[in-house]
Amino acid sequence: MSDPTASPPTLTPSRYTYRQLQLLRHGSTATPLRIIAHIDLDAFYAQCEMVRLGTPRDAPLAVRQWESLIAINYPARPFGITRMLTAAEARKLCPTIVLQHVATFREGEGGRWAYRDDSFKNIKTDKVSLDPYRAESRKILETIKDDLATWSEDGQTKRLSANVEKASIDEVFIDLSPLVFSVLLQRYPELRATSQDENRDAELPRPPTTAVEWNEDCLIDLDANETEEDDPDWDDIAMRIGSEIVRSVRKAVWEKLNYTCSAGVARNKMLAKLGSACNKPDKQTVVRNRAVQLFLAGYKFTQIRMLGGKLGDQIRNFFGTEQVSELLNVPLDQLRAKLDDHTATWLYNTIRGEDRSEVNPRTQMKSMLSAKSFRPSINSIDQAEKWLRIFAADIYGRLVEDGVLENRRRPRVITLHHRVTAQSRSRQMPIPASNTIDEGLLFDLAKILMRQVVAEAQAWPCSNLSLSVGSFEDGVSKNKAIESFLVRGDQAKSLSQAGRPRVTDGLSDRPPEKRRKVDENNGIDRFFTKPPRPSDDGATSSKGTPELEQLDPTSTAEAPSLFSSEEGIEDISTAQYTCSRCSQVILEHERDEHEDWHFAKDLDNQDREEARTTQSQSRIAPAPNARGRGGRSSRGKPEKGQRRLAFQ
Ligand code: DCP
Ligand code: CA
Repeated sequence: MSDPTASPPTLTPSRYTYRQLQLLRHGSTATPLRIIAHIDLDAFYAQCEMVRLGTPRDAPLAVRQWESLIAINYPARPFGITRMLTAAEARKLCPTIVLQHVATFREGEGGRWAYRDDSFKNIKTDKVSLDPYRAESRKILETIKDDLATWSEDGQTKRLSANVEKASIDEVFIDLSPLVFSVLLQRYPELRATSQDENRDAELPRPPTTAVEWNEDCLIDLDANETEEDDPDWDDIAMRIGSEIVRSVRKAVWEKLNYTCSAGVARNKMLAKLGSACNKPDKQTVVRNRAVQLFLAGYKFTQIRMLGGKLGDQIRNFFGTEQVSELLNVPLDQLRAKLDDHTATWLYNTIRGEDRSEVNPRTQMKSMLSAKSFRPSINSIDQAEKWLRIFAADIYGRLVEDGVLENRRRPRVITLHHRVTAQSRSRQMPIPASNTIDEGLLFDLAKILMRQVVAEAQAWPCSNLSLSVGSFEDGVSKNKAIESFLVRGDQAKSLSQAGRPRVTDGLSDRPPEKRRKVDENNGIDRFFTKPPRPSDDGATSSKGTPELEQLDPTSTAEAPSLFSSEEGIEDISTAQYTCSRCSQVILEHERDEHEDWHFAKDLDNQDREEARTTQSQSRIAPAPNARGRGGRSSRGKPEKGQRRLAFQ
C-alpha cells in the first residue's frame, strides 16, 4: 500500500547521456551502453555428429581422433567422460556411448575425405578432415546473420554482417549496439526526442520502469554495493534488449539446424566471453554493468582472454597471485614497474572489466594449412609426396569453398614446412599468377619445394610435414573505395569496419585476437614473439588446426614473419607508411583498407551533417529539450516490484 502522505520520490536522471546513446548507434567502443554477445556452440563437434547421425539428443556421444576424445556431448559428461580420457576408458565408464571418429583423408585414396569405420587404427595412413565441421559452422553463421537481419529496421543482412566476428569454428562475437539502439528508440520514443539537441551531454530521462523482466536468462549477481531493488537504468534496458536478440538468434539456430549454443551478453568481448561459459549448455548469461566487479573478482586472471599463457605466468610470478581480487589492489605504477606501459595499462583496465577491443567482422582467413605429424617418421620422397597430394587436395577443397574459383581471393605464396628431428625448415615460393589454381598445381609446387628441402639438407627421418598457402590477394579490395562512394551512413561505416585504423587504447591496436581456446598458453606477447610449438596432425590441436613450429633460424628459407590465424600461418609483411591524414603508422599491405576507412568515415560524417541540417530545417517548433519530453508521464511508471519491462 502506498502512503499518500509520503513525498514523491526524487526523480534522479539517468547516469547516461544523449551522447553516450548516440555512440551506441555507431557501435562506438567508448559508450558504457555498448552491448556485445558471445555465442559458443555446446560440445560442437559432438553436436555435428549427433545431427549428422540423427542420434537422440540424450544419447551419450563423443568424437574421437585416433584414441583421443576431442568433443564430448553433454549427456556423456555426467559419466565423468572428459577430453583427458581415451576412447577405451570412456567406453568403460559408459558402455552405450557412441564414439564417432572424425572424417579422414587416406593415403593412396585420392583427395576426398570420408567417414571410415577403421580410421581410429589408421593413424599412419589417415589424416583428419575437419571439413564437415567447417561446413556446419558456416551454416550456423549464416543462420545467425539471417536472424540478426530480422531485428534491423530495414532487414539489411549485409549491414549487419559487419557486426559479427567469427572467433573460431564454433564461436562468434556480435556487436549488438546498433541493433539495440534502434530497438531502444522504437520502444522508447522519448529517447528519440532530442538526438540533435545542442546539449548532448544532458542526461537521458530515467527509464519508465522499476524492474526488468529477464525471463529465463541467467543473471550474474550484482556487486556488493548494488541491489536488485535499485531502479534499472538504460544500460540494464539495453542489456535486456541485447539478451532478447540473442535468445532469438539461439532459437533460430536450434529450430533451423538443431544445434544448441550458450551465450554471454555484456558490455564488451571479454565479459561476454566469460559470461557464455558460465551456464553451459543451452543457456545465456547476462553480465550487467552493475555486476562486473563481483563477477571478475571471482576469477583467476589466468582464465581471462590473453592472460592464460606466458603473460599470465609472468604476472603471477611478479605479483605472487593469480586472483583478480588480489591484483586489483596493485596500483597502476606498480604494474608499470614490472610490465611495459602498454601491457600494464591493458592489464589494469582488463581486470576492472574494461575492454575496448572491437568486434572484428573480418571472417576471411589469411592462410590455410594442412599438416601431418608422423609417428613413426617417414623416410622417403615417395612417402612424402603421397601426403603432399592429400595436403594439396585438402587445401584446394577449402580454397574452392572460400570462393577462389570465382576468382574472389587468391593465395600468392605456397610454403612447405618440414621437420627432421628437432629441426624445422620451411621453403616457400610464389604461386604463379598466370596459372589457374587447382589441386594439380598445388601438388606440383609442393613437390618442387620438397625436392629443394631434400637437395639442401638432411630430410629424413621426417616427423612432421605441412603445406600452407597465404598472402591472399583480395579480388574485390580494389573496388572497395568506389563502393564506399555508393553507400551512405551506417552502411559506409559497416564497410569501413574492415579497415579501421589501429587505435591506441586497450588492445585494439593488436592483430585480431587468437581464435582458439587451447592455445591460451601464450599471452598477448605471442603475437610479437615466437610462434608456439606444433601440435599434432591437424585436429588434436584446439579447434582442429595446428600451429606451425618456429622456423629454424639457421634455415636459409625466407620465413613468414609472424604466425597467427585459425587456419595456420599468416604472412605479414612489415613495410609501413605514415598516413598523411591521421599520422598513424600503418602497414603497407593495409594501406587500401586504411584509406577506405577514411573514405567511409568522411561519408559517415557528411551523412550525419546532412541529417542535422535536414532535421533543423524541418523543425517547425523548437524541439523540446532533452529532459523535458517525457515518456515518463505518458507511459506511467510501473509500481515498484512490477517485474515487467514496459515493452510495446
Ligand atoms: N577441439 C579440439 N581439440 C581441443 C579442443 C577443442 O579438437 N583440444 C574442437 C572440438 C570441439 C570444438 O573444437 O567440439 C570446440 O571447442 P570448445 O572448447 O568450444 O569445446 P566444445 O564446443 O566441444 O564444448 P563446450 O560446450 O564446452 O564449448
Ligand atoms: Ca564450444
